[in-house]
Amino acid sequence: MRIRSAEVLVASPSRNFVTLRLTTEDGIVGLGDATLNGRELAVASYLRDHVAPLLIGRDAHRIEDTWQFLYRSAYWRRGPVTMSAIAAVDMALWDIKGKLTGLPVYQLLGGASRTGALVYAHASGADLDDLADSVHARIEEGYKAIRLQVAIPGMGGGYGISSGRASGGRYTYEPAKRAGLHVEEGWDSSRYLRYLPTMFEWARAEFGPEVMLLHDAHHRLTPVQAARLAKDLEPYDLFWLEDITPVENQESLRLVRQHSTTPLAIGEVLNSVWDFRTLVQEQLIDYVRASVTHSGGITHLKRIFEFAGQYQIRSGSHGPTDISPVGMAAALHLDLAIHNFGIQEHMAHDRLTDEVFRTGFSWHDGAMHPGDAPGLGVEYDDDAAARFPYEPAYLPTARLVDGTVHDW
Ligand code: CS2
Ligand code: MG
Repeated sequence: MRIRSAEVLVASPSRNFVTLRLTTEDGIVGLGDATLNGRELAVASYLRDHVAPLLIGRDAHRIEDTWQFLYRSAYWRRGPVTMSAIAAVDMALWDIKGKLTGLPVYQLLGGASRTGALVYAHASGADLDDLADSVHARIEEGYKAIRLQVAIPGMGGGYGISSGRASGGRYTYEPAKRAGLHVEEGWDSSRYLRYLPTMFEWARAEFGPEVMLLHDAHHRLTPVQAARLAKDLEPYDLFWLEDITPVENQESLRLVRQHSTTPLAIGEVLNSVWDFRTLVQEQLIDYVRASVTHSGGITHLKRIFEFAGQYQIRSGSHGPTDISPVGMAAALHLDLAIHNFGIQEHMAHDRLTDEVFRTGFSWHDGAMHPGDAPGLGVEYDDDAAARFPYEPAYLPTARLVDGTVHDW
């Protein structure tokens, strides 16, 4: 079953997506997500200029061999651009294999280990009242786990909060901004450290003990600040605290572990099993945040999760809107199949995105299922995509009060 064509599709239905479409000689189509937020065209070029010519004529059945070929023959290893490009090819090949065998991808991965993947949603607010509205909306939608972000009083800017109502009619948080290429936001760690425990104390009083609560610190704290926050949040029983320090310095998590039992999640900016060695072998985290789109696809993310599973660390796949519905489907198939599943992030895509990508996702009791269509179960509408050409968009920059660039 030879690959006949490899097309790179770039569209911007509310936000940019890069999609790889492989077609076999028999006309079987496979889709893969290659979206790298703010650097989309780098992956599009990597695929179009360097990978597509190598794929034509290859046997679409050989998923592992193709993965190893793309990874090792490039000589240059790892990194988000390379690993997102390989991820797209990998997802598309699993999609094709599912269609060829008539099975949903999770069946090919060993079958379902659970009835659905527990997902968490985002709630955010400019203040606590606003946040309460957002949390109630998520609870009404059926979510059992919710990530809370709130604007920090006196800090200026809106780190982690939604800036308006998207085309789907709901408030969504979308960090990448189209207008003005570099949006800057203020950041003050002291105010944040003082306010966040207050916010969680309020949240537990307001929403009770059952709802699973999460929070993302986006790499902004020093090790000692991180340890203090994790300790201060202990009484509020978080499901996890995410990206509490910059991930480049993995040893800094040792200090946090010495002071707190708040569960930690890290890894959305990492992209290979080798990047997780210290975090996993020293059991410095509780959840792996890698995404199927940026970590070499289903084949490689499965490897990362299985490595973590040897150390009682569970999965927590990254799933913001910059993971396309194709990437989300791939993540859900893997979530169903692996043993050490923890939770799946689900930041719902808006109506325009849904016009381009058609999915068969279903919901039950706070959990999602990718559906039982053969392959990944996502279709791409070229006519709808043609209405949404690429638009440059960048993530914001955070600056400290004195103007110093900080981690975003
Ligand atoms: C965030 C992301 O979902 C998350 O946990 O950290 O929204 C992140 O900001 C974006 O994926 C960046 O592209
Ligand atoms: Mg995050």
